Amino acid sequence: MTLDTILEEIKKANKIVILTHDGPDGDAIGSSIAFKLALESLGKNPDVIIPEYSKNFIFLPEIENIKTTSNIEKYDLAIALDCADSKILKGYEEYFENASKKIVIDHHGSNTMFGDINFINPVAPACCQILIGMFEYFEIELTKEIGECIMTGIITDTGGFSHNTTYETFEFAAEIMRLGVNISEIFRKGLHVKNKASFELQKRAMNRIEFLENGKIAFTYITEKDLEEANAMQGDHEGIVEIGRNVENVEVSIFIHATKNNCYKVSLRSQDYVDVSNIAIMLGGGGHQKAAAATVKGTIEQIKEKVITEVKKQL
Ligand SMILES: [Mn+2]
Repeated sequence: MTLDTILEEIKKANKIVILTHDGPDGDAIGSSIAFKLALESLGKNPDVIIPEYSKNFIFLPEIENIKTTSNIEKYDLAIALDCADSKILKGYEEYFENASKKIVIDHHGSNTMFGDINFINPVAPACCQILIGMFEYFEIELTKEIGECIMTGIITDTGGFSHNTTYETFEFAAEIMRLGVNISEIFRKGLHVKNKASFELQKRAMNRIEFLENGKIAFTYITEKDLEEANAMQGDHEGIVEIGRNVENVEVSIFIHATKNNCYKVSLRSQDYVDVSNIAIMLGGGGHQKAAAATVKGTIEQIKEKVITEVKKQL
């Protein structure tokens, strides 16, 4: 069984690195730290390498031990969490590619199976939810700290239990609550509290939101200049795409934001019947039925037209 093989590889490895996607969200950071803590209980000392992340998650345990780089060139084992594709390991894919063994653990249906061992559960609403079952199988004790990380991933990826949630999600939440984890506090810090940069970006995006196709499409964007002026970090745009979706009658919310290297990231959310993962795949990205994204080159105007044309076909 895949899980047995994963445990075997972990036990064999001395130098382990844990990696996640560019612009890491609560699930990416939460699952990475949870995995680090779990491996520590097995006597391992893995590195978590995340170059840049939003200050919104500084409340997580052990976040200060995340590295931004490493002088180890070749790890025995690299584990990519919450990554559908090796392309989104941007800037640190060499740690993954150079490792002797590569494991991918993810919950995106569009996963390209880029590891030697791939453990993908597209039904799980968060990578963190996959980890709970995995740790139980490995007989790793779920501590309060691990529980905090996992709950952060689940709460952020489900938008506070509002989408993709399964009955198991609530069972796990109950289990984690019994460990003494304060779920209300994670809800507040992980989902509601915004840093100033985040708030500024949200304000700008809301000011320029447009409703098209009889209000079925919501569109907004953030430029590079906005990011600079707001002093934003990676991930500070989190949640903006949800604003459009939460407006009455909107079926698809489109949010474009500038990233490094003159690219734009297109985030898509749907309310009901549109499968936005198809649109994202067409743009070279991927994701889930109701939440997907792609990185695209061009100007905001060009990308806007391209995306809206695709969305219209599905309305
Ligand atoms: Mn995720």
